[in-house]
Amino acid sequence: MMKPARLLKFPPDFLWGAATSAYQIEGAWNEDGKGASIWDTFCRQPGKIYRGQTGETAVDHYHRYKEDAALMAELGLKAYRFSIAWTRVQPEGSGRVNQKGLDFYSTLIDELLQRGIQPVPTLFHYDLPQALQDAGGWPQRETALRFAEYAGLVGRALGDRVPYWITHNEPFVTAMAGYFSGEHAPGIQDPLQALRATHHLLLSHGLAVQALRAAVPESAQIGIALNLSPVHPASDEKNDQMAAAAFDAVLNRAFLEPIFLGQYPLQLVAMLGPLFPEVSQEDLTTIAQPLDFLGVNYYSRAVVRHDPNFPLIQAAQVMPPGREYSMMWEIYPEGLYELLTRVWQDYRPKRVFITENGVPVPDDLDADGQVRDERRVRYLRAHLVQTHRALEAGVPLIGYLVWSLLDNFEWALGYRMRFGLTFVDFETQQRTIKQSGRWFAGVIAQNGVEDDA
Ligand code: IFM
Repeated sequence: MMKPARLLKFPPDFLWGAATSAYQIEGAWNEDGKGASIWDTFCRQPGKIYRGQTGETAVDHYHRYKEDAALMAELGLKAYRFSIAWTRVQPEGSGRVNQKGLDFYSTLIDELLQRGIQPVPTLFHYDLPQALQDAGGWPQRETALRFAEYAGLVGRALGDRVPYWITHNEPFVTAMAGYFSGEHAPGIQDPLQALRATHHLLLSHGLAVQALRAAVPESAQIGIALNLSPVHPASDEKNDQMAAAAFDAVLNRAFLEPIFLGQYPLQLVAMLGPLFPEVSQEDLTTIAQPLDFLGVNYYSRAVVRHDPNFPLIQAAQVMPPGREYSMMWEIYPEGLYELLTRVWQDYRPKRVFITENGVPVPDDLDADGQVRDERRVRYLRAHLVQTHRALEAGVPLIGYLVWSLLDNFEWALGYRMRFGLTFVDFETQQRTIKQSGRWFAGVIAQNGVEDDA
């Protein structure tokens, strides 16, 4: 006989929601005074993006935000994470403020609040003003100062209605994909610039926390969203174990340690040698501002082997055989529990917010107009079971946001990767809630997930 599924209940005020980012959904790339960002520039360069696609129209959220807020309400979301396009607010990334840009986000926030949805804005999600990149971008210290100015002005304009703020989304990706591998805008391949960018992103986070604290009510909660993964060696060989430790230092500890311990990992400094930027104690103190929560973006683990050809860290990621994969990564739900408990044990963040979790699936509309994304339901369920385990182990989790509310522009991979709880027909912009969206609405309604293990 089949065991009846157990309902795993979550805390009463748990923030169930979904996440998006400006360039991935808004479109309206040059409307109402918006300036150009590095993504506007990068997408126009041949060969950079799948089939030459761009976010110029994306899923037209800029014009359809009301319809999208209604979708969120239909799903029963308690929180919605979006990002603010710096270039809508400051078209040149400094100085002049574009009131229409601020008005867009202000109206969106009102629309959410009217529907009982908590706005969770992120100040930076990859779309640096092109004018700041022309002046050197994140490798330049000046960019961190400009970011603090922008954070303060956004905080003053919107702070009366925003309960949760996120400074940066995934600074690792901004620095490494933008300045090391060059897969993301601005498409630079230079380890030195990538390391300088890393430090200035962290510094800008600390400065932005200070600027926000000065601008917004004390009740506002401020955090950062980091992409983190447990790192496992590909074998028991000593070399592979050392490679995994090196990879962990770059991916996880390079961000967690300055933010929570006020220092860079010694292993990282030693490994990178003269490439590692000069860092003052004052900068480290600025970076380590007390935070109200740590945002965790989790998709998969990293399995790593020794690779002497990989510069500096001599480690490379591998895809272990015999495992289940999505269109992008290994499916490894247990890694979420491992990560959350590790972060809690090692860094003691006040609270932890799962700010992204999701999976790309090759969804399509069936003849009857439904999208049957059972694989996404399975993925989300398995990760929620692990989230619940972490809660039971004492991790102070406050919420869980699915990436993403809508199918959208997946950076260099264009529109091929669908992550949404809602299907978007990219021709007509018609939205259809997928099976996973309906399922997630049920999870929210019962404030719990069925453990069908
Ligand atoms: O789409 C991205 C998002 O912009 C940042 N986190 C990972 C998502 C999926 O790759």
